[in-house]
Amino acid sequence: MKLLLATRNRDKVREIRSVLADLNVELLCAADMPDLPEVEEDADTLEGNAIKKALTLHQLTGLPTLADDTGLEVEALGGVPGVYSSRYAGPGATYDDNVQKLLQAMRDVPTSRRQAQFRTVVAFAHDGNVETVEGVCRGVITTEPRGSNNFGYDPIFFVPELGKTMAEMTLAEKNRISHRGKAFREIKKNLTNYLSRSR
Ligand code: ITT
Repeated sequence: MKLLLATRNRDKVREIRSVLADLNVELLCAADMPDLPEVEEDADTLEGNAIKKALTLHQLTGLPTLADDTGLEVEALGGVPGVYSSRYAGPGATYDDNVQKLLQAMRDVPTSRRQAQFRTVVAFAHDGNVETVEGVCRGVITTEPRGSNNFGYDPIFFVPELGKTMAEMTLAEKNRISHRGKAFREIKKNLTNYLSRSR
């Protein structure tokens, strides 16, 4: 059985592969398939983008397809950067550009008001239909980056439960508590059902 991951972000792929490792399927990923078109993320919600990425590549390839759309929602900024997390500092922004822009936007926000959450929506498209689940991880935006593991906004996302930023966690630690880990463990139930019907 083959499953397609509709993402070009290899950092996300590493985490997803680890959660789905025991599924006994061949996981293909859009990052390794240069002939597939880039799907424009022009919806104004994470749900909309996840569904669009999964359905578009499912329709093009005929493969059961999973997509992940993730945003960092900062309370003091009214949920920003949210659905615009990858291009917060402008088109082509690097992870570090986005981190610096967020720290700057938060420079006058006191510790008591620095709550944020990562939210991942996973869409699973198969047989012309699509199913979605979501995972949330709550934390606090730090005043400076800490740690060099993982990716994106992880160096400034502190998780009180573990007393570390996500960039100070191993991949396994992050997956245990993260938005993506939770969402993919949830969608695994749908995948298991689908696989048992299709084998
Ligand atoms: P695809 O659409 O190809 O999957 P993307 O990088 O555009 O890749 P998203 O829109 O889901 O993926 O993610 C938006 C940005 O949010 C991403 O580029 C990172 O900067 C950040 N991000 C996503 N997941 C994260 C995580 O687990 N930890 C830290 N930052 C994350």
